[in-house]
Amino acid sequence: MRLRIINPNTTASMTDKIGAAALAVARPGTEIIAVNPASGPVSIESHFDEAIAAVGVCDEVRAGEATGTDAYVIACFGDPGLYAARELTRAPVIGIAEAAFHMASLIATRFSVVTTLGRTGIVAERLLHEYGMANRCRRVRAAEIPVLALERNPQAAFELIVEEALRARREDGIGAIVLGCGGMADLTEQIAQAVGLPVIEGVTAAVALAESLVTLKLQTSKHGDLDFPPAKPFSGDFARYSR
Ligand code: 5HY
Repeated sequence: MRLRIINPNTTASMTDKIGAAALAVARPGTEIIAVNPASGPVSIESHFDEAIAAVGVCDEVRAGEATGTDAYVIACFGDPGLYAARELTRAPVIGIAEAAFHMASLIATRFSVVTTLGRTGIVAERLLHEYGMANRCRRVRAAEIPVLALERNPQAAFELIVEEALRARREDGIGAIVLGCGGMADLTEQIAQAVGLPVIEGVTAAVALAESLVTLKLQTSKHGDLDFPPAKPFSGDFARYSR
């Protein structure tokens, strides 16, 4: 099977890291195509960044449909463009936040999330409610690091994430930690060792779920809201979407 892993920001080094993490857990025979849009924000740290990144996600799904893809992963913890992407394909589309929440809920009664910036925490909280997982998450915490600190100063970023995860272990009455950024994909084992709790990371969780859905021949339903978008003319910069 062929999985297209979409890093919705445009930082190629983060896309490479996400691709390597996906490949490390993929089954033999699973082809991993890790991509990022040509246009968009270098990191996603606001609602505006997410809105623009969602268009890039849709463009990468359209590209994947042209080359043949069995499932898609949206490798940003805001799951930007998830429902729009599901409309564009029959293949399963998995957001890393949704995947991580579900995997965490299978191994712990309660978990906490450790994300990058406090201001993006509210996005994770909104998704927890949207996915019906709010009662399983004790707190969405932030290491207060910009997303690209994970690229530019990984050791310092790692230490701040561990500090916050240890606080969660002490204070939140939880059994597991969910990492709240695709750019943390390479830190899972180190953080689990440092914190002494199971740590769930979204990219690897999403790859495992995507492979299971493809094996079960389960596809995105085209009955109802996730049916293909109605054909219509688009104008200006978006004329390429006209059908
Ligand atoms: C992510 N931003 O996973 C989110 C993390 C965040 O560029 N990749 C990003 O802080 O919301």
